Amino acid sequence: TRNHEAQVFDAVVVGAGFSGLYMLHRLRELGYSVRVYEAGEDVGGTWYWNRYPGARCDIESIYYNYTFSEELRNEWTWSSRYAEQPEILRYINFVADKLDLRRDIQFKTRITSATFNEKNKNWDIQTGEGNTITAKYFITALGCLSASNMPNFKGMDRFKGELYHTGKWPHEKVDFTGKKVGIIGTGSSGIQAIPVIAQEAEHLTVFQRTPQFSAPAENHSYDPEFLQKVKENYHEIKQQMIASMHGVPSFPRDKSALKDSPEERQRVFEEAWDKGGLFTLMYTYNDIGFVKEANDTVAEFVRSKIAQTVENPEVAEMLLPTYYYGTKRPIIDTNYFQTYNRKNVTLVDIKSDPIDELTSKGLRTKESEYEFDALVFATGFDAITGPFFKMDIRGKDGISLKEKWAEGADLKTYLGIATAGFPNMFMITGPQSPSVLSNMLVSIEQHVEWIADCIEYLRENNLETIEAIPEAEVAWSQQCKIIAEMSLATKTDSWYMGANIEGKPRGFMAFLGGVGLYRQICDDVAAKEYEGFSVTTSSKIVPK
Ligand code: NA7
Repeated sequence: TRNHEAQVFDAVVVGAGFSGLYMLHRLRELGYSVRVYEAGEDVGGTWYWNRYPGARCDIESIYYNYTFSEELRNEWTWSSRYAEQPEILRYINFVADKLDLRRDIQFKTRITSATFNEKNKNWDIQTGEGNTITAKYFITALGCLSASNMPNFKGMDRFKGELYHTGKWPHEKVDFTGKKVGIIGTGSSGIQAIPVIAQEAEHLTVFQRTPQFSAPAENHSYDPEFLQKVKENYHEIKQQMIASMHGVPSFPRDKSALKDSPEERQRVFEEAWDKGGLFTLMYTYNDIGFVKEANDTVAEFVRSKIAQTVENPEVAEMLLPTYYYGTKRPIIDTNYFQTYNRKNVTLVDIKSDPIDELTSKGLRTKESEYEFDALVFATGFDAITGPFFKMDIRGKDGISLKEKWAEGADLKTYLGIATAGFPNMFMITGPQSPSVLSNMLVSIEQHVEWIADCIEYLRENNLETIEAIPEAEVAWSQQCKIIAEMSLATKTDSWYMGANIEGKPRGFMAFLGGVGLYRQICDDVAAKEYEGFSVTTSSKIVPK
């Protein structure tokens, strides 16, 4: 009885990025009817929207792809160590075509609400056009960084020039040639965009609130022999990735930074600096993320590199970060600090001279006025929970997810996959999972496979609903909090802490114990017949 015409599905998945696509494939292979809803016009998620100049992934290409299919792996070849956005989007399209995914995806459709219907134990899901769909399982594949953060400066609608947000970049090429451009924000997106825009624009003014640690990406094209070796050893590499901290096949060195002499430390840091890579500096010693004095050593090293690179000492001083290294997501760049040596680039510190308002021609800070042809907001995202709040999700007794999570009380999930009061709802890379700290692809595959296995378990045992037990989610949330508080991560204002959004409750929103440990915990829960969840038995025969 479940068919497309009646708009009744076994599962509705929201989002057609890496996670939604694999969820669709996995469930469809198992014989379920699935419909994916996607606001964009095509597949890609993050890589569909983030088309700003210089956009690339900060995880090495050979690890940032699906691993579940040998065929996909063998038919795709990455050009370089850090692929650019168009190449990643081409890869996603290649997968969508290869697995014939588009026939079960409805594009240009936003899900506005999802309500658990207690009578028939289904989810009633509403689209922006007012259509209602019914599904047994409601699965969110929203991404963690998909709700863009647009600051609410006075006069936002006054500016007459071109206005962009890095996370919602137009599909047509934006040409900055001969233009005066302003960019607000120096996170990963800003740091990737700034060197590229600076080459094109007549003048670029960077508005920086917090100076950042960034290390050279050392991007390069892949050598075919190296790629061949990777293909041959993929099984081993994958085993290392899934057992690791962050989903890449490397591990922190088992030594304290304080046990080496300053000279030896310098040598170790220099070597890591030359290698490039997102976690390379972080992994030089095992206590950088936890011990202030250890962290100071690497922070000082990066500061010295910035000071050596930037020629104007006043500008260099403004660029020196003061927070704990690695407590915001590490950044890797191509010629970021060098860009400040260009004559056409100006840096403005908006911590000391804050932006007051936008004007018709540009913006005004407390002390100065600036005129631009184009303004770029590289101001990031309402991370992790933000995408959920764009929908009205209601569980049992009409309880709203937004109210459950957003209004002061601690965020509560079980394993970052489920939340009490919302039966048969699964979150791929949800809050309190390690995903945002990791290579997303490793986390996505693990979640999708775990969720599919759980749905299979329900079918095999003729179960109607599964729901996290409140005590289990309290324990999980506590565990997340305790681990986070052991690290330095909670001591910095970051989007992991919800600190970049005004009025957002503060608290570390991810599991910091690493993807390897997390996988073991999730597998253990499944092996114990979904310990921490409650189930109800179905009176109906569940259709295959
Ligand atoms: P991020 O990392 O959140 O960076 C946003 C930047 O914008 C950061 O420098 C912020 O300063 C700045 N910002 C945010 N709001 C404002 C306002 N209101 N005024 C001035 N400056 C502001 O986002 P990205 O898109 O760069 O990167 C997100 C993730 O994508 C990244 O971590 C990778 O995982 C991939 P702040 O530091 O908050 O003071």
